[in-house]
Amino acid sequence: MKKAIITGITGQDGSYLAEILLKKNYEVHGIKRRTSLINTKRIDHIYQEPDLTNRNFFLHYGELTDFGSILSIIQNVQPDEIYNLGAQSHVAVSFDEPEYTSDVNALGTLRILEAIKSLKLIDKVKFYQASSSELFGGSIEIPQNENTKFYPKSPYAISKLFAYWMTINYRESYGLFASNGILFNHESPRRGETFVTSKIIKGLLNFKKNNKILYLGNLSAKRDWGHAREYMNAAWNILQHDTPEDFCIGSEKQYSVKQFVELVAKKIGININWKGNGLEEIAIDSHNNTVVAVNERYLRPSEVDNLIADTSKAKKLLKWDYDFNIEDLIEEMIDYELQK
Ligand code: NAP
Ligand code: F7E
Repeated sequence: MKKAIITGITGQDGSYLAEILLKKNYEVHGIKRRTSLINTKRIDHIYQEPDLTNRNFFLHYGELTDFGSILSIIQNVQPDEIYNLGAQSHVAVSFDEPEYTSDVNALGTLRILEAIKSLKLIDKVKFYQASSSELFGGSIEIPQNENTKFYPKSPYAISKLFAYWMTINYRESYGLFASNGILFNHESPRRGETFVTSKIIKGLLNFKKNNKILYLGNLSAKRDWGHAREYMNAAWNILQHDTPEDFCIGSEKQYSVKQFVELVAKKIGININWKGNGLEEIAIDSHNNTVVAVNERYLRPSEVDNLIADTSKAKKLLKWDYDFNIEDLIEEMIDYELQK
């Protein structure tokens, strides 16, 4: 039975990846940081009591900022695969907390790599790094692939750039099987509520119920949005490939934030029309009520305007095939909210 460690097990991606690995008969070890309230909602359905016989799912307290905890978990588990999904993953927050973001995302990755090396597990462990399309940031090349020049535009993206290169450096310097999955935005019913897709869905449902205005930032940013569950299958595939390599994973389709609002509004039966420009832009319904307005506090000091994946390499080498459409993703997210 293969053993895997997942950092960020309590996050959106960690929870999907854990399900996938358990189905593949792995022994799964998740690293979870201490929180004052229990935050295991996304993994409660796969949790196993400590006294269960034949357990194959374990949680360990650990912190990406704490080398000792990372080292001792890796030493005790002796994993075959490590998926580094843990991160301060919010781009806007990274402008408020650049040092902490760098400590977790950049040095956190280095701590895992260094632990693998110090424990002499280079020949045993395969390492997956959760890299991001944010690396492309201000790139003028459209669509973006593995050869596109990076232009990170936030402390988050810069921290992920360090982690990206450190992963490659341990591969080239020490022969570690270490790969980057450069994933474009991926969403699901488990997406954190402050990311724009989840915020729009919750916000428009709230408008429908309570007539409350949804405040957003930049409406014209374009993203390539896919489904997190599908992308975690790709993460597993990346580590099963014959050689350690870096892959772009996305849907190859692009929508603006404004278009996403329109798709969600249509699905939940709000008829909207846009009026005004810039900070004055609003969406109104057929009774002239304001549904969406722009609030400056959600604008970022520096924005990423245009991301869309070219996944030719993954299609060829990993047989990556993504055929989930955005309407189905939105429907799944709305259904989940309504069931709650
Ligand atoms: P997420 O929902 O924000 O989950 C992040 C996870 O990291 C959570 O489990 C969080 O724990 C954990 N974490 C945060 N700080 C930590 C620390 N100091 N020590 C240990 N664990 C820590 O993010 P996600 O959407 O699942 O994304 C997974 C990974 O993929 C992240 O590295 C993200 O940067 C990257 N990524 C995401 C996307 C996307 O569109 N989702 C695209 C490209 C790359 P708590 O639950 O305690 O907060
Ligand atoms: O923003 C705009 C915002 O926060 C998407 C992370 O998973 O994907 C994610 O980063 C766009 C941006 O995701 C609001 O300015 C407008 O242009 O949902 P988001 P992100 O910044 O693209 C990448 C690939 C990652 O790696 C990250 O970990 O939407 N936007 N109005 C807004 N965004 C938010 N959050 N809130 C708004 O009110």
